[in-house]
Amino acid sequence: MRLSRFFLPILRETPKEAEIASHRLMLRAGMMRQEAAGIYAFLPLGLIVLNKICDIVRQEQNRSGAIELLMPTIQPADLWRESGRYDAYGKEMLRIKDRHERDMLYGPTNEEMITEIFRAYVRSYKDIPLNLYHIQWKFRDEVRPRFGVMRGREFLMKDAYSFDVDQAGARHSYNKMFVAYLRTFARMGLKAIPMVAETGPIGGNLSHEFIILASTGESEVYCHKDYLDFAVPDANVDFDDIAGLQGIVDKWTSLYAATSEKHEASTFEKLSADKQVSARGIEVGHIFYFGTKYSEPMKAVVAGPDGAEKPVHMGSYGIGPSRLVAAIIEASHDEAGIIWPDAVAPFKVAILNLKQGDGATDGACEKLYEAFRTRGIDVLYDDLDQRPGSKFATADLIGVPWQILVGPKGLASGQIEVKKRSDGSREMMNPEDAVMRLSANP
Ligand code: 5CA
Repeated sequence: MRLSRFFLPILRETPKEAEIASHRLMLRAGMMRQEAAGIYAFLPLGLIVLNKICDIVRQEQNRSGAIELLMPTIQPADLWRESGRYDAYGKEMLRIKDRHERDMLYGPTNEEMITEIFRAYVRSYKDIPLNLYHIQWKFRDEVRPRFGVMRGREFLMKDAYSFDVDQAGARHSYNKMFVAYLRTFARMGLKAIPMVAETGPIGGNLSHEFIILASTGESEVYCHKDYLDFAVPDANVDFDDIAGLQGIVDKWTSLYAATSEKHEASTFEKLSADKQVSARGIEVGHIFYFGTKYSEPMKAVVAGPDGAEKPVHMGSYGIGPSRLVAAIIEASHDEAGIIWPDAVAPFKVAILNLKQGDGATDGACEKLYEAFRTRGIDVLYDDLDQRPGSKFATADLIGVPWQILVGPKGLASGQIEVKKRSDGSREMMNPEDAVMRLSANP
């Protein structure tokens, strides 16, 4: 992408309303714009990152055997009357009437709708287990939307729903999502710790929140320090291996980790002092097993081998991709701006033309730009007619992992400078070597 043809509305001033780094940086880097309280437009740079996050989420959901579909944002109220949640959900639900005066709502979550889809088609134990997910916008009329997309009113959610014949089956489905989540967050460069959690309006009694530690997090959390060094299961983990998966989950739940609602001070204080982590955290995912809470009132039943019909056992599993954009920034930034982990970086490389209009410099930049493009590397070429200082500031702010500084001085000896955003280290090399080095995997 040529910066001169991109839409990147950078703000030089720090927006007053932004209280935390990610909110500030997302506004300054031209990633998003507030349209109403807790409602944001994703601008092009923000959307590239959001899509990369969704790609990772999708790959790991698919790897675990979950199947993607897409449900609508608008739902009929009658579905929620069946489960009893229409009244119970309260003011967080945005209620709408259509032109025929029918009660509709903007979905805050999809347990009812997926249960309706399931019961319409699935009748036999032979057709399950099944895990269906979608990535769709949700609306919750939060009392205190704040911190930008961290706690929005409209936000993107990946929500998956599992269906099993019994509790043991449902446990395996839960474990699949548990392991998929460990991998998903690790691939984004995050250390997410599963913590015993409250279930709230979703229901059930088995639940974990996946929390990343950050001083600006909204939750108060307590956990054993060793979790921070636990190794995440690798890509060839066998999701059909019931005992193997249970082993992974057992390991990841063997030490103390709880959100404040589930915190037991007396147990936590028994840990040696140097192992006690009491911190703030950001909830990036939340998984639930709630048995027959929805299948029973909504009559989602399957016939067993003996022909007897029984309500299915369900779980639901959420990840917040729009919140993750902010969470990743909270975990990875400095004074100058964002530092994207490679896996979600909007561009891998930024070429900074330090003397736009100088024939040799322009030529060298164009050549580099072409070389990266033909190798399929996401590259941003800063071809604006601006001073180097301003280009350095933009590149640092938007957090591209590698910057290539191209100017007449270096080029005189055939060299360009490669700067690594994460540690600021710089190295002079010739352009061919830079292309080779930065095109290599990873
Ligand atoms: N139906 C269940 C699981 S699919 C559910 O709704 N769970 S949840 O309420 O915990 O939300 C799932 C995830 O969505 C959360 O872990 C969080 O990452 C994200 N999320 C929830 N509320 C917001 C919000 N107001 N703004 C941004 N992300 C949110």
